[in-house]
Amino acid sequence: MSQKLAILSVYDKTGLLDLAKGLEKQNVRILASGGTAKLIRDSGIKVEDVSAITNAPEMLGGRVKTLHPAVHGGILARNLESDENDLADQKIQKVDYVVCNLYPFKDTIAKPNVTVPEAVEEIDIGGVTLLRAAAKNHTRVTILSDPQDYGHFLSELEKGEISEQSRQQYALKAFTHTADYDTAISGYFRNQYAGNGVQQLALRYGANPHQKPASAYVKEGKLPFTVLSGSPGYINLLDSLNAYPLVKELKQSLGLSAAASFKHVSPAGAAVGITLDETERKVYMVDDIDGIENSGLAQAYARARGADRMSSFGDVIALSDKVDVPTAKIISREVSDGVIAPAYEPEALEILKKKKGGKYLVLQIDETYEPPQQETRTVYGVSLTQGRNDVQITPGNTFKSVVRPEGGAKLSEQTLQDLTVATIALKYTQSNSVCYAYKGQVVGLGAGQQSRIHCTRLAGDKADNWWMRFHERTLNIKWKKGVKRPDKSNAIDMLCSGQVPPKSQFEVEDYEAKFEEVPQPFSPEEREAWLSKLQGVVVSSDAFFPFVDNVYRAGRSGVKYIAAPTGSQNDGAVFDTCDKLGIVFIEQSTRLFHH
Ligand code: 93A
Repeated sequence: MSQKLAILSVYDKTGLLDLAKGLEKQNVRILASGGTAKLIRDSGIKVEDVSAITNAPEMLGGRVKTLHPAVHGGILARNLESDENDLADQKIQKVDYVVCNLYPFKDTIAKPNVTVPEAVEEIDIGGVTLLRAAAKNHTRVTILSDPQDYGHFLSELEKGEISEQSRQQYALKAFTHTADYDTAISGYFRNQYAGNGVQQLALRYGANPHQKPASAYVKEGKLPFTVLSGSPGYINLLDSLNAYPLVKELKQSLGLSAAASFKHVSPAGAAVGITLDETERKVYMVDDIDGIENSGLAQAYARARGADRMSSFGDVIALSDKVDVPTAKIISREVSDGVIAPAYEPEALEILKKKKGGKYLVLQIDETYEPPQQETRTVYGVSLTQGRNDVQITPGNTFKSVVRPEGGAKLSEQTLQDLTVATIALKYTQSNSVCYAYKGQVVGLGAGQQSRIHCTRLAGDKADNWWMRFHERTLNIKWKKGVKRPDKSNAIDMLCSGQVPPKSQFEVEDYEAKFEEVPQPFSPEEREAWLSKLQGVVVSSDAFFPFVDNVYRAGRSGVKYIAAPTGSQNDGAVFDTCDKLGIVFIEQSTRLFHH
């Protein structure tokens, strides 16, 4: 049997001498690149320079060491007659074992003030080629890229052959080593050359101020948004990039302008631009906005922001259309963190740019952008990848299957619209989630609860509070002069959610200081009477209802239509409960968990 041949070229020389000794013991011919050969030779082990087969010296200050057909022909050749003939013609010997690890690119760029030329010199070319070539031909060649594997390799070598399983595992390691290396290189140059805000964007910090460094980037092409004003934070981007597709899909499905108000990566409100009546304008605090009646977008945002004003405090807003002056005016006087939209009228942009002393975040999204089909994130160092949730929710297709009442029910256009709003909102809400909608807008949304009934209750309570804001007593509150909008919203929420009268004297004083005339708290009877006037609300759920309690709770808030996936052992009981309460149950067959 002809003598086996190994090529050794390692930056990290850990375990090298033991490996070389082991190879020598098994009568393997050892070739090595400059530094690797020197170390082996100095310790008295027999080694030849790579130039023994290339007949070419290392050159360009080490940039070309192993890049040669005598090396790569020897590695890549298969046990085929044609390959054997090619090697014989060129007098090239087959290589059996390759041992290689790469220049420390990552460590170099981690050093402070490293220059581009310094980083460039650490880009390994020949080593990557050795790794790839040997890994590609792993059916015949063994590639060792991790010193940890030397011991196991030698123990197999002593017995004769390197097993197929080991060659496969070593090849996988080598491919991973080069992929990781290339990711580090492209990441470094993205930072250097892509320009801040083009392909990547440096962020002040991550979810919390101590989570640094932080950035947003795309691997190919440009970021789909540009920053027109302010500087986005990590959570601003999480909100924006969840909120915008929500409004884009609402617009596509319903053909109406759409808006969403996001906080902590779930909507506080979302709506389409249905005309506001006088009472709604008052409840949503937009009765003094000029031109609102002619702007579908402004009315959509008034509804989205108006659903749950407490939760929308400091929101990130997404808008489906070019932002006009009435919409910008509504935004300008609310406490908000930022807005994302496909375009801005110049005057609207000027209004927004002045907000927060010029620090208000204004993002322009490319509305033609299509995200890749596959999405990946890492959690605790583990990468998770999945196909994008690209299911389309449309009034025509999603709500066809009426399960109860038996024999079906005709759903009005408004009902279908509301079901669409609620269901698209859930698609972008942290699960579990349940959404109540009415007149083209979210009126109560329960997000991120571990128990579904807690979502249904939370969303139902929010819907009730929203409706209590339409009560004459709330509408006619006499405010003290100078009370700010957020303070009004907080006081209204106290009144409408039955938190008054407060318990402690301090809280009473605080609460009452807002009013010229303190409104009477709602008695349970008054509340009950007013809530019973709310009819025709729809509910959508991101997964099936495991128990009938959800149906009972929904029924208490004027719900007439429920759309949810089925598949629970309790489906039958859920349907029967709907029948008893006169609720229409529509099977919405796609589960919509979102995290
Ligand atoms: O500059 S290189 O990309 N050119 C080459 O042809 C080459 N061949 C192996 N660097 C090259 N290597 C790398 O040299 C190996 O990946 C290894 O990290 C290092 C070992 O060099 P030395 O044996 O001189 O210490």
